[in-house]
Amino acid sequence: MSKKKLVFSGVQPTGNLHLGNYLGALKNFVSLQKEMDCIYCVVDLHAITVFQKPNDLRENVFETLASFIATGLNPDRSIIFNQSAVSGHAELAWILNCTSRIGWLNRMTQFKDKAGSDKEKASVGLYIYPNLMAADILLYKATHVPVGADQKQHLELSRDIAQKFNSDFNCKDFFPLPEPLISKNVARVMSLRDGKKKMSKSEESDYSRINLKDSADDIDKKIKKAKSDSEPIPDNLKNLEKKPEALNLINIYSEISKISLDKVLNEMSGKDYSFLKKNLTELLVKEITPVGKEIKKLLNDKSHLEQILKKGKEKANIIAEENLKNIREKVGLI
Ligand code: AQP
Repeated sequence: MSKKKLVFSGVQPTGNLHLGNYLGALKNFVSLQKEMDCIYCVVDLHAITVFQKPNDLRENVFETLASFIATGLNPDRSIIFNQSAVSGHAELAWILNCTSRIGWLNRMTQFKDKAGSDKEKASVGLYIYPNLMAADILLYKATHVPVGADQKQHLELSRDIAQKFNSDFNCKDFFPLPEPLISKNVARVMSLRDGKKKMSKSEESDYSRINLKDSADDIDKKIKKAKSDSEPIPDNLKNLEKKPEALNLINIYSEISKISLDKVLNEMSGKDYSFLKKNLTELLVKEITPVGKEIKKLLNDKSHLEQILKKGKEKANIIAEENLKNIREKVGLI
């Protein structure tokens, strides 16, 4: 087995990227590209597991790509492309559909959340989404996958699928078992309106999230309106944990300021949340608005973005085809 470390991760082009994607995934993507070979993918085939208007989907692929680049991903260092451009993802997903077990998929909590109460009406794609995610990772024999905590279960499934494939086809270590890389404090950035739900692109209220393209004014309004607590900031984590919305704001503050949670509580205990919100707004405006400006600038030059996707697709396809050749052989496909 090749011992070389290789990172793979993807983001769905389902709308504006938000602070959860930024802190939970993108920032990690950027720091990893300094240490390892990385492949970052705009996962459009995942997006269509829930109906997308074709024009919106096309726009969102560019939007997601622009967010990658604006955050600091470098297409000369990392392979950056859109998933549907490399057909090996779909081919391997089919093979892995035959390795994965129905009982394993039945345990996936994201399907239960996304399908809602009427599961019969959910697409088959949404149900087998984790098998496609396994294919995305294993197609490149990636060893490390930076994700938010919401994807941990899917990643564990990818490991189970890899292990079963290696055992079924008697090829120990053929697929490496991919390791999740999950940021600690911000593994799950929560909605600004409900501290028990994760911040999400598809949440109806725009006040539930900070978008990367929000203006300073938007950020100010959203943080002012964010749910917190009527009591002053406590001096210990145990008390803070009882108030999920307040904990979320302090977690975000701690992550962006790079001051530990304990130290933030030490400095702010006894103060009102309006004090925290003012400081948090300043930090967010400084961190997020330059990214938003860069996204808008990049979106004005679509041909440049198309070039990045084309170059990325060519590089990804070389690795994918080489690995697929061996996979087909293992399975017995001629
Ligand atoms: N709230 C979050 N906190 C931390 N990490 C998050 N991620 C998403 N939301 C949070 C991480 O961002 C990466 C890309 O996610 P995605 O867009 O592909 O899919 P998602 O997790 O389904 O994100 P959304 O915003 O909730 O999209 P919709 O609403 O379209 O389903 C992943 O690594 C994810 O963990």
